[in-house]
Amino acid sequence: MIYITGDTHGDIDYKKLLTLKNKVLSYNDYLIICGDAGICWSPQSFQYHLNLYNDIGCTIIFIDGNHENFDMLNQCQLVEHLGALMHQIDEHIFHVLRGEIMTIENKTFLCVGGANSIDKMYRTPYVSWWPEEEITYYDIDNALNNLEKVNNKVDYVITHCCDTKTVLNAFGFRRDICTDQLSFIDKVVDYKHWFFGHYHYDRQIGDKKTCLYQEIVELL
Ligand SMILES: [Mn+2]
Repeated sequence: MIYITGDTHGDIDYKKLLTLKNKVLSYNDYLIICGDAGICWSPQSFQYHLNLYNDIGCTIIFIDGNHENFDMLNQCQLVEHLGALMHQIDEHIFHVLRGEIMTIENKTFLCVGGANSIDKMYRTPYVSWWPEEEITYYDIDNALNNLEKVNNKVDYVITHCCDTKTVLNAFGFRRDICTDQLSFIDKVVDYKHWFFGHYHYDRQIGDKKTCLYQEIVELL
């Protein structure tokens, strides 16, 4: 099975995942976290987080949000897994790089992490905020190159923030460089559904986009 959820922030929003433990899970089951997994946040809490997330009993794949320790992520081994470049965080825990397309159970997922922190002026660089949170042109280029190989068609899109049109119309929040960067998706990508996190709401937007927070979606 494939499950998708929103931000988990280490142990802060972990409790929702306990419902998965009651289902029969194996490492052939996948939980996709749409950013802010927070597993790699500080070296002090890392092992504690690994124990928590390993305890769920399935393979965990997350994209990066804006609350991740990018120094820790970037120290992890780069591997090719499920057809995509990922950091291997632990035996069954992976971080997908931006613009990569992974394939699970014959379903394809375009993954683009990253988002802007609205409170970054109150945060300490390289302790509680990393400039790498911002989506770059390199990330979009990587996405476009990988999309070309699949004729711009994927089953699902997984991002942390969403595109500018959605952030303005569905939430009334401010646009920023990251939402602008994601605006190429609706122009060029043929997808069935787009899941994202970041805004801490569970909200359906039209019939093709879902913002996830506490909800866990089971892909059928
Ligand atoms: Mn968050």
